[in-house]
Amino acid sequence: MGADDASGLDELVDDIPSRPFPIYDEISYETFLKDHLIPNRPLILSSKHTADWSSLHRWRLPSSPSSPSSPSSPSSPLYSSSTTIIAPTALSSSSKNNRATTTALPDFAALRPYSNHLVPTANTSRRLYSEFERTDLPLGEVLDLWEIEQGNELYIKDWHLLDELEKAGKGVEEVYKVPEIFRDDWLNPPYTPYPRYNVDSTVIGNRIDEDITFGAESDPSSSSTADFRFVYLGPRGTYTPLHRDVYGSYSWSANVVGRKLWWFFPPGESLDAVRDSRGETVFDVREVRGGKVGIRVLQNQGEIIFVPSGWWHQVINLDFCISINHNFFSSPALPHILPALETSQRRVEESISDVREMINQRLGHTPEAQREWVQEVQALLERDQGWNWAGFLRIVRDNLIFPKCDPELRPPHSLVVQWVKRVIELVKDRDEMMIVEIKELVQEIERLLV
Ligand SMILES: O=C(O)CCC(=O)C(=O)O
Repeated sequence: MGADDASGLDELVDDIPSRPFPIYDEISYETFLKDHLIPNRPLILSSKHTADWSSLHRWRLPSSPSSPSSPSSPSSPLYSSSTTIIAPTALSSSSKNNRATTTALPDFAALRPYSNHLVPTANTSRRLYSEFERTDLPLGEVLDLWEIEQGNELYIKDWHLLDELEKAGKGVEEVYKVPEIFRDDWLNPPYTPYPRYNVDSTVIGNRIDEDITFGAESDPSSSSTADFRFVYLGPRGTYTPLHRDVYGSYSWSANVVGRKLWWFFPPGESLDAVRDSRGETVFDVREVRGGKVGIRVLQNQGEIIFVPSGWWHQVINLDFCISINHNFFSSPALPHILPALETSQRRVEESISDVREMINQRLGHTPEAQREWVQEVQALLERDQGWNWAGFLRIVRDNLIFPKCDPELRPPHSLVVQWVKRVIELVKDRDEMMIVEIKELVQEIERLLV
């Protein structure tokens, strides 16, 4: 099923039950922690939370559907169902309630300054194993296609725009503002709206107007160079297949332009409804009962969805959508991260079980053989998954030393200590403790906890 099957979307949208997750105009960190992070439950932040984002104003066409500057006819399948477009939306009398929502057209001209960015572009009509075929293309080339109403199967995913802006010495304020409840983010660089300058190692995120070199390396609170802050852009019908987020992380996703339909499957609950005959989860939930499965949620323009750890989900763009999302985690996710890392490691171990035999043949069943095997697995885990036990422990250590936000936007210290201690207890029972770096990281973290 691909973007060309978007015709069934209206029907799917029409009978979505009312939204099952709490929708907040305002929420304190305390409520977020108690009602969502700890019980691992989703939420929706209303469009109030994005109302002052610059991208919201710059990336939406302010004009009406009849505007000559519209990149294409508003009724084009590229953009939306026949009824949508531009606030306030004019609806045909046959439209059902869920179609009656306000969406805007994307302003491609506002994205042209980023035309030379190489953006990962998925072809949603070409499946490749558990993903789509992807190519890195200059953004400008994809915009060119969309402007002439071609490429409606192309979905730009995981565009690191925010990282690119920072590397260019700019601030992310030209795009967005991370909602306060998501600032305790152990995975990404600390949120600062302004350029991150390399003045001295203690100054982060202050606006400084002199010409000073930019550099994340000297940022004491950035524990890795990884960046999990993305922009997604795609026409109506483009989609992300059924998956769980990387590392057992959380994610949040904000619709700057357009609406999305989400399917959610909570962890621990049976995914049987969306398994194929071999017992594997299906690629696209619409293969099953026309997609009338799981918890379906309509995300309106401007809203932000919080996806808890380990929740399976699929997402389809109901209009031309531009969204911004972060994968992230913080201390309440630690109980979920550990099993995710263990599962990844088991997969790596299975894939190189022949290497273990070779090591044992060479060294016998000795401690040296065991150490070599453990090191081999950790190296492959890092190459394959982007992190391993040492990488994970470095993140824990660095976030204990340099928290990413003010104390009122993080769990109480006593709870953090409790979650981290549990991690350390489990790591201490593992064979990876024979790696010197891991043992030292564990000792360092233990010293930080007292
Ligand atoms: O918007 C999409 O296509 C996918 C978003 C997603 O899966 C996420 O934010 O976790």
